[in-house]
Amino acid sequence: MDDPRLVRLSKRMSLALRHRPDRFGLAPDRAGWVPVDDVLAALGIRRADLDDVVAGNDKQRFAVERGPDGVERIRANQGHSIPVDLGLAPVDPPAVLYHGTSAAALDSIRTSGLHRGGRHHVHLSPDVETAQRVGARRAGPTVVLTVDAAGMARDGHAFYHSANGVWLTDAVPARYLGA
Ligand code: HQG
Repeated sequence: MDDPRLVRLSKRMSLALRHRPDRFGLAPDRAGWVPVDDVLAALGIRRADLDDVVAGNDKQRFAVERGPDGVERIRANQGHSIPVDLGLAPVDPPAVLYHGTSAAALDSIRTSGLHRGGRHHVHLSPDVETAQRVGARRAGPTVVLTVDAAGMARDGHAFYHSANGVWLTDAVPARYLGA
């Protein structure tokens, strides 16, 4: 999705659906869903634009579906800071997962592990390329850390897999981090 207009709209939709629905007068339900029509009205956008963002989004950030009441609804697939229950079931992770981050954060991460910050979970990538892209959002040099997900799972840490392929866990203690 290279069209700058759609990128801007995707960012506004992320803000409205993940972080500050109150700013747009929106009230997501417990699972983060909002009627599509409410989002169109709140953001002052056309349905075709919303559909373009949902379909064209490189990360499949948003899901649209018809709710049990027959009303079409939308939510972000992950990345919320507002409290939502995405209803994800714990699943076995692959043996190794990856985390791309700023080299400047490395000392702190090696000492205290990965924390979820403002989000609900630590976000982990299934491959190095994806982790590099996540890290590249940061200024300056970046690094990709490996996470011994199999070891964590064995030790009782739960993993979740979001609808758009991001691996989520509560925290990654430093001892599970590799180079
Ligand atoms: C860092 C994007 C110092 C962590 C991406 C990261 C992803 C620490 C930052 C999704 C630390 C949090 C999430 C510690 C963690 N000391 N720094 N102990 N523990 N950090 O944005 O993983 O565009 O909340 O390394 O594609 O960068 O939103 O997490 O750099 O999937 O859809 O603290 O965001 O997706 O930053 O990215 P973030 P993230 P969307």
